[in-house]
Amino acid sequence: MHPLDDTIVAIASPPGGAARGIVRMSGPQVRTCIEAVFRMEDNAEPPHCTTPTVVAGSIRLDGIASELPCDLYLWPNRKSYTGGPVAEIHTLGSRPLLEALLRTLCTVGARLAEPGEFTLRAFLAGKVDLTQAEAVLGVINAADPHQLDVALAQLAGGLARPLHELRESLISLLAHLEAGFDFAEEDLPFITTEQLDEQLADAERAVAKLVEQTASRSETSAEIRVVIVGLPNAGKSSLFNTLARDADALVSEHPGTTRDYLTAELDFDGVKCQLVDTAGMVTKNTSGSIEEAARAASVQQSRLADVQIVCLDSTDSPGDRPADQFGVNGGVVRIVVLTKIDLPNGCDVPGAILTSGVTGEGLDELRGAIRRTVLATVKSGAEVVVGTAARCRESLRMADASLNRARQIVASDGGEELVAAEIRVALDELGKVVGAVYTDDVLDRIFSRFCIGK
Ligand SMILES: Nc1nc2c(ncn2[C@@H]2O[C@H](COP(=O)(O)OP(=O)(O)OP(=O)(O)O)[C@@H](O)[C@H]2O)c(=O)[nH]1
Ligand SMILES: [Mg+2]
Repeated sequence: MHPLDDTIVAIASPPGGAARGIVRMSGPQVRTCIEAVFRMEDNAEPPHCTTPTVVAGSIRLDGIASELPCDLYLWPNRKSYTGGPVAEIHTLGSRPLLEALLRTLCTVGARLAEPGEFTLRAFLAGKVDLTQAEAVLGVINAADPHQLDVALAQLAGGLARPLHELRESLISLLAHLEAGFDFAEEDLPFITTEQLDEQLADAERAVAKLVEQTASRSETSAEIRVVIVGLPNAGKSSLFNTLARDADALVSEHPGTTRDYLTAELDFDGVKCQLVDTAGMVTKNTSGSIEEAARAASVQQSRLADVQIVCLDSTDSPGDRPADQFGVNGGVVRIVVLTKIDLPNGCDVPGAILTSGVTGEGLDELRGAIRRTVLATVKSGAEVVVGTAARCRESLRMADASLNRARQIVASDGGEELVAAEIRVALDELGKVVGAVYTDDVLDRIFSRFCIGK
């Protein structure tokens, strides 16, 4: 665990040349450090302010002859990001200059910050809870506008607020139960069985809602899987290679070329997804053969798909293009593509995107359709950032199980002490989610994923 009583400093602006660069510091020595490098325009000392202040001035750095103009932002007390004194020096965005400033500040009492240490301090000072700290990470790493919306909503308390309310109501319920234990011989219940059951049921519903909010598609990634399916030789691998640009799936005129599945990461202007090429789905009975294994793998991939690109060969006769046979997946969204339209072909398929790998026709339309579909699919996914979702799932499940057991105990008149014990377990688990209950290794795991300066 990092100490809290020293002063940390880091470059807070991203690497690379920019008009403005920011060095941020936090800790008790902020003022001393600032006084060592900063002068106001009239050569006066930095102001002794009691509220957040911004002043113009200049900095003098070791080994650099001229003074550099800068703005100093000062948060002198608890009303800051970290909950302690914070200063930011906004100056020219030159990396060597910012590094010189960092070195100078380290010689006058600051030390280099670890990744995420500013946000860790904010958490330890009670400024943000763990879900909000992770939302900061979500905002930094957001890959598209929807992920940004989700992270900002979480940062604003979208998860913290309902969790806080739920914990408050369980704490007050526990207090009522415990008050009843102290006055057990008076035979006057502080809370009736009906009220107890009702409040536990309310809590259960609140946990179910939180579980729904954190339901994300996978433990490690909320990435959308776009799977290309179709009959052998339909042009799937050709499409895969074109969409993934530098992919090199085997393409040949022999049906059954692709035997396993291949994946590639796609990024359409910040909208990311995973593209999967599968083996052609043979319809005849191929039991025990390699075709059967390939077919099984394709069926499995198409079931895992969030979006299917159903690839139909425009030179096949209409009866050979069964668009509905490629795996059953209730929630899947389909984009139907008719390939090889540069060749003389039969009839059209209503709603299909017409493409040719030879002339390039229809490929931009297809990219646009994938992008829109992925964006729409992401929207129905998790409502919290992926890191939080993965971390919270187990705790919410345990809290739910405890509340459920508590209700069963109430129903079977099993004793209020046991109900109270289950509520305590639920409270502990919910406490882990917000960080009211935490261990150092949990904090290390969360904050080490941050960048330095945040
Ligand atoms: N003229 C033309 N030929 C194409 C087009 N797309 C694919 N082909 C040809 O069709 C044949 C099959 O293409 P693939 O991309 O290997 O088809 P596939 O669906 O991956 O085939 P399997 O992996 O065997 O299921 C190859 O000879 C390609 O060159 C196209 O748009 N126009
Ligand atoms: Mg193929």
